[in-house]
Amino acid sequence: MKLYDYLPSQNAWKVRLLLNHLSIEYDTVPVSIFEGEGQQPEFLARNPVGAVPVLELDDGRTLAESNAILIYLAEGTPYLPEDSWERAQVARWMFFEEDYIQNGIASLRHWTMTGKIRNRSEQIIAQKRAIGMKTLRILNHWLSEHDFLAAGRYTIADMAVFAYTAFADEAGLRLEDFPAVMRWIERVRAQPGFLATVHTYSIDPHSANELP
Ligand SMILES: N[C@@H](CCC(=O)N[C@@H](CS)C(=O)NCC(=O)O)C(=O)O
Repeated sequence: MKLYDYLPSQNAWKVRLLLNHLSIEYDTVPVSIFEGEGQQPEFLARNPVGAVPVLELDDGRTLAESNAILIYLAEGTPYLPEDSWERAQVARWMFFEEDYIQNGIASLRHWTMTGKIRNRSEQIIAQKRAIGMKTLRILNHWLSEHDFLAAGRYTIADMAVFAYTAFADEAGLRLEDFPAVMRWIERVRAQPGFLATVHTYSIDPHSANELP
């Protein structure tokens, strides 16, 4: 299979993480999103949103949305429970990730690390910080009573939520104020097959561009 990827994307890293856990071989197709490659017709045919990650199967079918890709790849593995209640709990945290984390910590980190925050209004920055803090408070409360997010074990819910939460400091949010989250981060990092390599936006000379 092929993964359409942009290395500093933590949404794409989630997929790389699971592929690593599962020891699945794949080819990487880099997409230079800040140069507009995501908006080219060939890529839009694979994902009309123009965003990575996109998984392409050997038969040519393509799947967009990081959390959908995790669900597809995790089917039949220990990372996605069979029990319907436990699966729903996994889904619950993955929807939470999509709604709160991608809109809060992830946006704020992107703007902070690429300097775009200078072009954002105080109002929108305050709004993103508030979403980020609310997210960390919710996670800290849950993780002070649970070792993992769902099903009592490490699942794709933890992978999805970890991807940006573990880097909240880079969004200007102090992780040390959330000790249960910090302990969970260490538990996730200790999982066999954890992918420690992440890439900062600074490896891409075009990352200061606004997305097209
Ligand atoms: N909800 C999507 C978000 C994907 C996303 O925003 N990807 C970013 C990189 S992290 C991207 O490719 N952006 C390019 C664009 O939106 O034009 C997912 O979970 O996969």
